[in-house]
Amino acid sequence: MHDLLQIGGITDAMRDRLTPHFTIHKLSDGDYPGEAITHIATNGHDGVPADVMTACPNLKMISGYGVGYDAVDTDAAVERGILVTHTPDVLNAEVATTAVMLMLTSYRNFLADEAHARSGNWEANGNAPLSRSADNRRVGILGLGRIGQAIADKLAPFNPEIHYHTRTKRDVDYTYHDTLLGMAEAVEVLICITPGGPSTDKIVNADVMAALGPNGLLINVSRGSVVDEAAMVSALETGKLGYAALDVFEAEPKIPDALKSMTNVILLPHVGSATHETRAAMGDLVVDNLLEHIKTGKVLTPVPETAHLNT
Ligand code: A2R
Repeated sequence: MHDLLQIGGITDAMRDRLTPHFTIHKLSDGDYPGEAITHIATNGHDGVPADVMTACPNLKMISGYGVGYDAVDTDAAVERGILVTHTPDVLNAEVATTAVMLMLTSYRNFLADEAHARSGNWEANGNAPLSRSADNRRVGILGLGRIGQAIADKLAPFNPEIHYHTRTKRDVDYTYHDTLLGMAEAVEVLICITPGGPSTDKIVNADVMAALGPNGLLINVSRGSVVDEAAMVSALETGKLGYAALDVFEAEPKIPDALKSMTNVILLPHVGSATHETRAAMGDLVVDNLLEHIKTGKVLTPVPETAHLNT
C-alpha cells in the first residue's frame, strides 16, 4: 500500500479504483502523515500548496485533475524530482462545446429570449427583439493548442474566419497574428484558451478589449487570470467592449457584482468540462496515472515541465 494525500474532492469511482492500492489521507481532515505521503491527487483549482510539498519529503508524484496546472508550483516539483501529471485531451471536445455554446448564446441572445418566453412576455408584449447572427464571424483564438484547435473545428459549420495568436506560429491555414492586440483589432470575437500562470497574466487588457470594440465579444474558457477583470468590467460598463461570455473568473467562486447585473454578459460557474462523461474520463486518467506510477515508476500524461523526469 502507498500513502496518497487527497486535495479537494474525488469521485466514488476514483476512490473505488484507488483504495486497493492506496491509503487515502484527506488534506481537509488535517492529519496527514507528511513523511509517509508518496503521491498526491489534486485538482486544477487547489493545486498543491507550497507548505504541503515541504511537509511531504518523500512525495514522488502529483496527479492533477484538469488540463490546467497553474496552481501547482512545477519549479518546486522539478527541484524535488516530483513528477506532475494532468488530464489533457479527454476534455478538448467538452470545453470546445462550452466555448461554441457561449458564442452562439451570446450572438443569438437566447438567455433573454428564453426569459421572454417563460415569463409570458411573448403573449403580453409580443415578439422578442431580433438578435445577431452567429454565422460568418471573424473569430480570434488566443491559444491554438489542443482545445483551441477543437474550438476551431467545432465552429466550422458556422463558417467563421479563424484568426489565432500563440507565441509560436503553427502550420495551419488560419490567419496568424504575432501580437494579441493585432489580432483583437482584426476580429470581432476573442476566445481565450491559453493556460493560466505568469506568461498569460492579464494579457487581455484594456487595450485588447477596446480593440475588440463596442460590437466585440470576449469569451473566456481558460483561466480568470488571463483577463484583467477590473478593466473588463469597466470596458463593458462604458461600452468600449460590447459583450462578454465567461466561464472563469479571477477569484472563483467570486464573481464581481457589477457583472451579475449586466445584460450583455453570460456568466457560467466554471463548467467548461463539467459533464458526467468528461469528468469520468478525467477521473479515470488521474487514477491511471497514479496506478501507472506505482507499477512502472512512469506516468501517462506528465506536464511538459516534468516530462524529463518520466524515465
Ligand atoms: O504560445 P505557444 O506557441 O506555446 O501556444 C500555446 C498557447 N500559449 C500562449 N499563447 C500566447 N501567449 C502566451 N503567453 C501563451 N502561453 C501558451 O496556448 C498553445 O497554443 C496554447 C495551449 O495549448 P495546450 O498546451 O495544448 O493546452 P490545452 O490542452 O489546449 O489547454 C489550454 C488551457 C489549460 O491550460 C487550462 O487552463 C484551460 O485551457 O482549461
